[in-house]
Amino acid sequence: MKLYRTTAGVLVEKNKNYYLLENYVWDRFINDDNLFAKLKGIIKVMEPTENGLELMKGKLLAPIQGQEIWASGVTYFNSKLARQEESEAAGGGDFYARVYVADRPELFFKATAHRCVGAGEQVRIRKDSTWNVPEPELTLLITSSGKIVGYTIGNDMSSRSIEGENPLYLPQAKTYDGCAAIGPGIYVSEWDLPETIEIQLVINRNGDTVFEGQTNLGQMKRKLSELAAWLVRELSFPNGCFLMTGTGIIPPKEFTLESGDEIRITIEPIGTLVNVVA
Ligand code: DO4
Ligand code: MG
Repeated sequence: MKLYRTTAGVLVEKNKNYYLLENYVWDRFINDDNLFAKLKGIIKVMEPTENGLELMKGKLLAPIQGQEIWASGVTYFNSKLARQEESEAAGGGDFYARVYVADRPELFFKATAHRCVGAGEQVRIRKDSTWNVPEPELTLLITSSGKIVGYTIGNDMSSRSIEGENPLYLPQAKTYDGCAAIGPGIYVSEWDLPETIEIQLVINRNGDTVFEGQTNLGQMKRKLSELAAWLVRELSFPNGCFLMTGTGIIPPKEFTLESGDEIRITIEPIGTLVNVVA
């Protein structure tokens, strides 16, 4: 089942049928350890809505309101290599190698709804950054009790020039206006996601594909439940939270994003998140 936040209410998609739930508060609705069972129960007694596709096209919002977005780093071998390379001159390479094998993962604060956009909206690159990339990441919806109840697609927009200059600049490389995208909706399942799940990234510029890459969850060093458990150790989230789980797709060194680039991230069965760089 998939869950979308729209200006008309919460939209549930099941087997290509859409169900519109009005008068629910998003924050309370999604922060529920029994989200799957609740959705199943609600739509069982409802008739599908006729205009589901219209609502999806015209009234879709980012699936976030009062949640914080956190992010994981160096969870894929490719990411470790790329950070070591970009920070070599600054002497930061060793930190990335160590965090890759350490018990404690790298977790950092990414954004609130204010700095995040949804599907079809524009992400930003910093004006003071010369090397910018999207990071396509499976993103977890975690409840206040620390349970993973859903999955969405995240883009952890990043400045490689700023992080590469000094790893202590990480908050500036990662958090700024328009630095994150999540959506289009939340995939809610009874089962854990299998390791075969693929993450694909396509970047288009003036109608041409300038980068294409893919990975799968099996390439991730850590378990999703492990990342969630570390995040909630000493942090409370009254409305639940989102956790980006790290990137395994790194464009080559010569690549940097430009204004107008279209970023397409696909993770089936969640969907495709499309954003253009402002
Ligand atoms: O260490 C910096 C951030 C790494 C990151 O965002 C990732 O691996 O996805
Ligand atoms: Mg990342």
